[in-house]
Amino acid sequence: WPVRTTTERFNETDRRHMTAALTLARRGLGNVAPNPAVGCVIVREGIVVGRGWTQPGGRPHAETEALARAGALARGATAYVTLEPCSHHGKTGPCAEALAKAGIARVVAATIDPDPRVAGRGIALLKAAGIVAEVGCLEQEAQRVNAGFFGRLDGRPLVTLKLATSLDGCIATRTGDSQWITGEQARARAHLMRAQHDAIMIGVGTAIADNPQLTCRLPGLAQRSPVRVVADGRLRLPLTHYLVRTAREVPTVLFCAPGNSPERRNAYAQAGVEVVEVAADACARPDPAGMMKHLAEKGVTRVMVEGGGQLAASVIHARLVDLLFWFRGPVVIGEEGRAAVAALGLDKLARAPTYALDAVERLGDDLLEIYRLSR
Ligand code: AOF
Ligand code: ZN
Repeated sequence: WPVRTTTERFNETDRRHMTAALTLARRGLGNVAPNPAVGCVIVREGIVVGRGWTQPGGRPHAETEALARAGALARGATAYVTLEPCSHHGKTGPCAEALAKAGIARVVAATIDPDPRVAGRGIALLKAAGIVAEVGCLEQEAQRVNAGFFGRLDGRPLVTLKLATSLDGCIATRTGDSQWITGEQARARAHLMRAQHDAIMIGVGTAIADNPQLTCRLPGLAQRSPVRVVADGRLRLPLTHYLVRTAREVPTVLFCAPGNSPERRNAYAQAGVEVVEVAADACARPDPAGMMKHLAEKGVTRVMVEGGGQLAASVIHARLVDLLFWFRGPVVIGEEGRAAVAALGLDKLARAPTYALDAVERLGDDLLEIYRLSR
């Protein structure tokens, strides 16, 4: 990084305003890819005069939104931004230039923008305009908010695995009955997660059995449904299933193994489904890293994987799961139930994928445990 600072330079007031900016930034998650979700708070003499966040599709940027609210009050004010203001010319001019033009006196940025078009140039531009520009306030939190954007620049989106199980880790009884292991609040929380991701992925077994819609069905958030992705090595998903039939309304992508017939692939294409061939294992299961790489190239920054057990095992085994959202309902199913995670082929506990507990939420009678990959 071209700029190095420590959080000690920032006082309680700085951290409070940056916390607010980060809250605004999160509003864009799942709705701004391939851009980062940025928040901006403009403060003049202790009073918030403008707030903004990255708009749907990634433009306008957070700073121009906040500046528009602040108007003339931006003169002499401090702007708190969760990411270094941009310095490149997109559909509009650079945000760093807009901040300077508005007469902003000080800019506090949480972290540098790793986009090679920016990467420190935004801060340099501000300083050249005589603005006090500081970086590093709540940096770790800001990097977590935009982990998907940061990762995509390295060719991999942020991967969140969501599982909903019984107390003993089952996703269904032996007959496949799974409605409902967790309650209404937990299910609503899972729908909210969908809105905060750019793509949602399931395995073909689950797609066939459940015939899901994989849309976000929360009041006011229906238009935030992510791209739907199915790992379907042998192209077994019936053309009559929802995901195929509604592919023109909400995009659907099928990842398949090499060697499927052109006729079969064409039948999906006719329905508006994108079929992508990636490398696969001996059982024709698409390589999870290959799928994630392709999604990153498409501009996807945040992927939510929803099972079933086989796909969960594949992404866990490939060490691709950055965040694990484990919903747990107060019911016991027993050994003959279906495990949330299929075979991992482990003999030694020392080799088991390990996660660090980040947070626990109580949702009615259910629990949500949030884990982070511990590296
Ligand atoms: C900001 N504020 O709110 C966002 C920024 O395609 P463009 O022209 O919109 O540029 C996208 C790049 O802009 C993106 O890669 C990142 O570097 C920056 N995003 N910057 O100052 C914002 N979303
Ligand atoms: Zn910008």
